[in-house]
Parts: sequence; C-alpha cells; structure tokens
Amino acid sequence: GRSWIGVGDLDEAAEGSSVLIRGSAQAFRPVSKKMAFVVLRQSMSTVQCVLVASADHGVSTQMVRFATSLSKESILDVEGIVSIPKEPLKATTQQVEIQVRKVYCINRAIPVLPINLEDAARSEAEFEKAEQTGEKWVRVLQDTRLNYRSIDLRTPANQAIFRIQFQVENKFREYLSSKDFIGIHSPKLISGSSEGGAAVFKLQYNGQPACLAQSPQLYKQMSICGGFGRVFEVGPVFRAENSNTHRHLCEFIGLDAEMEIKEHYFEVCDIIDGLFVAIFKHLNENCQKELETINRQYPFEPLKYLEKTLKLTYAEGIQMLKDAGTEIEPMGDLNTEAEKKLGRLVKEKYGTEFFILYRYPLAVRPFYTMPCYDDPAYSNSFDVFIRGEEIISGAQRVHTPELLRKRAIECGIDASTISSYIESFSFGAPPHGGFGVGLERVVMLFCALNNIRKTSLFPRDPQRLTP
Ligand code: ATP
Ligand code: AMO
Repeated sequence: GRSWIGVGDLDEAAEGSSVLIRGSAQAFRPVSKKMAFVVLRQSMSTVQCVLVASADHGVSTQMVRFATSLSKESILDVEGIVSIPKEPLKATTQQVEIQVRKVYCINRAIPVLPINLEDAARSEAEFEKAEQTGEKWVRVLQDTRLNYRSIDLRTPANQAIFRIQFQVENKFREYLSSKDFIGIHSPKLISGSSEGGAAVFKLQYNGQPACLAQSPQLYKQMSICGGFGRVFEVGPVFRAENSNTHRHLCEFIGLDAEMEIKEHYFEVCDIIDGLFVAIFKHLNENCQKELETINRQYPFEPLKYLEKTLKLTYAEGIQMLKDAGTEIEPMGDLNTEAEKKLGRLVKEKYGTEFFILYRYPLAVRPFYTMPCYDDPAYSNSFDVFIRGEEIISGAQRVHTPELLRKRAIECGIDASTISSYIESFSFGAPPHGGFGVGLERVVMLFCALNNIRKTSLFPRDPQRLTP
C-alpha cells in the first residue's frame, strides 16, 4: 500500500515501496520531452524525483511537461516508487530517488519569487568560487531576507537555526524542571521600568501610563517572595534601546530564572554551569544534522567549553586585559571590544570560550543587585560570555526593603513607581538570586553567527516592525 512519508525519512529501507510526499518544488531539470527531474524539499531535506514518460507505468509526456512547467516553490504532491540510484547523489539530498507515477500541484507560487531560494542558501565560499568561474549568482541581502522572511526561513540553514533554538529552550525548561524550578508567566504590561534606565516602550493602559516589561525581573523576585522557591520563565522582553548593533533587538526571548539562595550566590552559578553544559552536550550529541546544515552555509568552529565552567573575578579579567596592553577603567563596565578581547585571552589561557565573570563593580549593575558583604564597591553579580560576548547577566538580589529603596534612589529610579515591589520584601523574603539569558544570543554565539537577526524569527530592531 502507499503512504505519506516525510522527505527526511526516505532511506534505503523504503526501496520498492509506493509513497506519497508533499514538498516545495525547489528545482526542475528537464532532460528531454520524455524525462525530467524535480527536486522536492521539506524542511532541511530534499529528494530527487524522476519522471520518465512510459505507458508501462502510466506517465505521459504531458505529465513530464506539466511537472517542469510549474513555478519554483509551488507545493506539490508526488506519488511514486522509492528506488536506489546507480550513482550516489549529492550528499545534501536523500540517498534515494522517487520514480514518479503522479504529480499534483496543490498550490502554485508566483513565477518569479522576490528571493531565489538556491541563492539564499549558498555560502559565502560558494559565491567566491562562482565569481571565479563566472557563474551569475545573486547575493541575497539581509534586508531582502527579512522583508520576505517567509521565503528566507525555508533555507536549510534557517530551518536548522530555529530547530536549534527550540532545543535550547526545551533543554532550559527540562533542566530547570529537574532541579525543582517551576515555570511562571509574569505580566508584560507593567507600570514602570524594571531594569532602570530609559529603554522602555511606553504606552497607555486604560488612561494610565504603562510600559512593556523590560524583563521579568521584579515579578520573578516577587514570585520568590510568594513562596515558590525556584522559578523560571521563557517569554518576550522589550527594550526600546536605539542600538543598531549585531546583537541588540528591541524584542527578544528572555530565559529567566530566580531561586532562593541558601549560603552563597555561587549556587546560582552552579545552576548555570550544569544547565549550559547540558545544553551544549545535547546540541552536540543530538542535533548533528542541524549543526552540519548550519555549518554548510555559515561555517563555524565547535564551541570550546569545559565540563566545569570557568569562573573568573572581574578584577582578574581586568588584570588579564591590562597585562595584554589594554587601557581599562577598573571600576567601569567592559565595552564590547574589551569583552571580545577578554574572550580571546581566556580562550588562549584556559582553553574555553564559555566562562563566568563575577564580582562586578556595584556601580555598573542594576539597583536590585546585592553589594558584596566585604566590600560594597563590588557586587554579588556576574555576566556569562560565549566567544567573548555576553549571553547572561545575573546576581544575588537585595532582599531588605530599606537597602532596596536606598539603592533605587541612588540609581535615579522613582521609588514610588515600584513601591509594591519594594514592599514585598518587608513581608518576609528569603535571600535569593537569579539570571537572565537572551535566547537569540545563545544560538547566535553557539553557532558563531554574525548577526542576532539571523536567530530571531521575525526580528524587531530599531528600524523594523514588519513583517
Ligand atoms: P546588558 O544590557 O545586559 O548590560 P547588553 O549586552 O545589552 O547587556 P549593554 O549593557 O547594553 O549590553 O551594553 C554593553 C556594551 O555593549 C556597552 O558597554 C557598549 O560598549 C556596547 N553597546 C551597547 N549598545 C551599543 C550600541 N548601540 N552601539 C555600540 N555598542 C553598544
Ligand atoms: P540583562 O539586561 O543583561 O539582564 O539581560 C539579560 C540578557 O538578555 C540578553 N539581552 C538582549 N538580547 C537581545 N537584544 C537585546 N537588546 C538584549 N538585551 C539583553 C543578553 C543579556 O545577557 N534582569 C536582568 C537579568 C537578571 O539579573 O536576572 C536582565 O534583564 O543575553
């Protein structure tokens, strides 16, 4: 009997069976009036379909002509017999062919699409080679890709990127669930800024001024005050920053966690260590096809990380930079360039591209950050880096209302806008800490992609609100 099968599931085991597949017509290769090839694609996989006109199996020359006259990216149903070709096929397609018996066009695409998918899927190296051989391929610009994202997303690399992203998110939930965290959903319509600073989207909430949440910060902490012990959230985060960089979005997916601390805020670092080593292992062991697919278009070296995540103090980081000749303000923040350089130095010295930098100067951290007990110029806080770029910020939090109010005022925040948050800490609040991860940054940096727009499904940056 015949049955529907996914393109990626077609292999030698199916030889001789009659199958039905639905896919996008990626390429047509007419050979003669009587013969043609049609390449069908589904997600990251393609299969070659062979049409040979013959009365024996009911394929007419009209059917061959019809099949090759269709527009690229039309949706086709193909019915046929699985066969093994005499010569091995290109490594990027399934290693079986379909001997077509029937072709149905389910929905046509317009004759010329704004993006040619084969061009969109090529690597830079392929373009450079083509330039030498004089082939005329078109480089698809980032803006064109984003303007027609529903086409662009069909490239195998993009299919792989968002599958990797889903795995990171899943593993985040799974790992934290196994450590007794519960998933929460905090409001995104809130009355004030949650991080301090001006980078909030303002709006009207039934006649009252309001903001889109800059982070779940205040609410994840209030959930700890609410007795949950350990919480996490996966959800959108809104930042009205006018940052036209390769790593800032105006809306991104935040992976947040917050937990009671028993003795030391390193308990939070230990969770991050276990979590990220588990994520990296999972990707390397279970997402081979995705990683190879991304690598084909955007080549990258596998991430170097240690089984036990390296922790360095901020002061050690500053010293390493100084020793390497970088002028640096010891109590200031690291700029992007210094972070990248430190990433290179740490890789050389410790053989890892994933590390935690802790004990930041208090002055460069948000108001809710706990000062160090031994020296209040520093704080119980950390950032985590992949390949020299920040993916996580975290800290122990101030859990007494007096100090919290004082710190808010010192940081120029109108304490009246967050009074219910501050008040929560006067009802009995355990010591706690947590961290926030940018999901798009994790995927971007794990795969060494050069732009966060590549890892955001429909990115929102200062210039882009559509599609
Ligand atoms: P966080 O907001 O959590 O601190 P982040 O990665 O968004 O993390 P920022 O603190 O906004 O980073 O900035 C960190 C560094 O990035 C800054 O010190 C600055 O050097 C650089 N940076 C931020 N925005 C821009 C920008 N628009 N253009 C160039 N560099 C920027
Ligand atoms: P922070 O502001 O550092 O910390 O944000 C946490 C993480 O989110 C990511 N990120 C971004 N990703 C894309 N575009 C942006 N504009 C952007 N800004 C930040 C980064 C960053 O490390 N409440 C704290 C976290 C905490 O302490 O729990 C916070 O929001 O990967």
